[in-house]
Amino acid sequence: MHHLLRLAIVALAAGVLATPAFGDMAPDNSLPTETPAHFVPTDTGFDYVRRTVEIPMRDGVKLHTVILVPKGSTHAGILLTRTPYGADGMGHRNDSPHLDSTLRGYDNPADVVVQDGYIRVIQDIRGKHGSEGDFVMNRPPIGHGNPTGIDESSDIYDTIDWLVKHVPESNGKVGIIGISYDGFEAMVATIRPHPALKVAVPINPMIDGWMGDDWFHRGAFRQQMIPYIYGMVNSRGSDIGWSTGHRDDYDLYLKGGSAGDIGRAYGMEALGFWQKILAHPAYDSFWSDQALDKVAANEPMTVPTMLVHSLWDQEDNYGDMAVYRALAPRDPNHEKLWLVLGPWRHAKTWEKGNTIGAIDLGSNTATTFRQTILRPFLARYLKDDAPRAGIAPVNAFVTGANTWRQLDTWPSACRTGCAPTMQRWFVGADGTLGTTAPATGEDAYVSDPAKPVPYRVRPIQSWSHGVADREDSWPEWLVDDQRQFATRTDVLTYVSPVLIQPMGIAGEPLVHLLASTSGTDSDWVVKLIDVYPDEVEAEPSMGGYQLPIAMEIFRGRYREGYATPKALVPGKAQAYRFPLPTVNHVFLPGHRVMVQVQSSWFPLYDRNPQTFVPNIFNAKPGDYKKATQKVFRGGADGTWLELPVVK
Ligand code: PG9
Repeated sequence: MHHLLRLAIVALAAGVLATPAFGDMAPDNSLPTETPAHFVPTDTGFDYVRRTVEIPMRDGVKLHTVILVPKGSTHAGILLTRTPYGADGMGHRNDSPHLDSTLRGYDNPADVVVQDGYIRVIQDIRGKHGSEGDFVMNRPPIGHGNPTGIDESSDIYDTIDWLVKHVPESNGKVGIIGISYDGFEAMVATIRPHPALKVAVPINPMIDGWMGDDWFHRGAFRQQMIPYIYGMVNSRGSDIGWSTGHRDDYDLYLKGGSAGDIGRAYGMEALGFWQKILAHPAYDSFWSDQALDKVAANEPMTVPTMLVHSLWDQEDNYGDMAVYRALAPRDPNHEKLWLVLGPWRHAKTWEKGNTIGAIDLGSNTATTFRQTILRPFLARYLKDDAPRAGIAPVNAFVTGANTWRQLDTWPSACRTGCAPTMQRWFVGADGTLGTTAPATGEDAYVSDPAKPVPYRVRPIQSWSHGVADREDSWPEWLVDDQRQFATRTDVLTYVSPVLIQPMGIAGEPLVHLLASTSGTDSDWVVKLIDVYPDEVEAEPSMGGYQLPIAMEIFRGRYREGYATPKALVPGKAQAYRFPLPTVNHVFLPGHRVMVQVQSSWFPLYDRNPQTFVPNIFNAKPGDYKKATQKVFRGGADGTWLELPVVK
């Protein structure tokens, strides 16, 4: 073959090779990519359109926002949630073209959104995940420890202003809904609200982090929140997990020393919010100034608001009831404030709600809430021409009786005129409990910080919203059977005779504890418990179950004031008065009323060294000392629980 022809053939072959089709060799001898430069998915079969926008705030910071619009929407209401937990994750499931399936999961009332054709908007709050700006935990409202012109309220105002101008399918009406931190956002939205904000539904909202929500309860630090703070604050995407090599948090925190020691061991000192926790162990203005019940009490009530409380809320069982107490007296005609009490743990409202732990609730309580309370309530304010909802001011589930009550006010047991009467239940000799004032006497136990009372049966796992994926049954620990602890020598147990008649309680039980310690500081944990009959024919496994109805801890150093910690006088009997969380319960015939008293609740709460130190976060190993605790019975000033009894 002629030489030139051969060269031509080789050149042609090389040329052909130089423009490879899929699968052929590329010029640099690699295989060509199979991924296009830009792939645009079709929305074949989709019943909604997903948009993501970066909404500019008044200071220029852009907030990442997911907008899910049902196809064919016109004049649709907008239902907004703002979250630190990742909007993309809450509003985007790759496995379904249907909005209902896409929304099922964290913090979405999927059925209600789809049934009533709402435009679902989910936004990353400032400083988290896809949003720009700086993250500040529960950013305080302007003027309440926040001297800047920016807070969550202003971000919500700017977001709503943008939405009603840039979402053509909207009818200009916006509602905000959310659970916990997202519930905090829903509540803070009602402060200096945008005129297009027509309704707010804070569910299990974080309202006062020190008094009784996520960070402290009456001064005792919830040290199992350390991983949550670690995960939330260490990075914009919360993508650095908490790893300690301990399956049992009881071991981790006992070996770790004080909560401050644990923080130092795991690098928490680099986190700004942790520094604030360490600097503010008492209820100083840092906490009280930003408590949303106090802030809202001084703001006009302009946005119809439905507070949703969970009676077994293991995370935020204080704040929504504090808001209700602050605002209800200003709404005598029930035009701005509604309250729901459900038999739920924290963040249960989007599920069926027919059980909690071992407890059968008799019906799909959460579905009932969404369909008969939440849905008509939202529709009244978000849908054009929707009828007046006729929702009772208070919808309260009665645990024990497993029934809903519609009320005008709270606490009460009927529409009008069934307010509770406070009845004293006295602790007595030999572990008795009753309404007759007992003879004087005392019971003693040794509280040993080296062997604190576990708040659950061990191993006790940590949790932190997915950052630590070992979350087990944490959500339902408030209904754990308490008989595990009743016979410990460092737990005092008092129990009533078997009830012949049902006894209803509605409101906040009040603890009146007369106690002494041989130390100079002490924690007091008081539990109100419903003891099931020894045999429950219909549910054999419930025989003798000790169901917690309300439990709380009180750090003794705050006995004279939450802002002013003071050492206790060793051996001196002193009275402690504090409320237990809200109850709405019936003790059925055959059941008994029980009270347990102890001085640690570990590792959920940090140990009290039982030696007064200026700041327990800095307690040294030598500060932790055994103490002999005494509870005094009888007399004019003994120990009792005041129960809010209703007929
Ligand atoms: N209870 C969680 C939380 C809220 C606010 C601050 C810290 C924690 C939550 O479920 O979001």
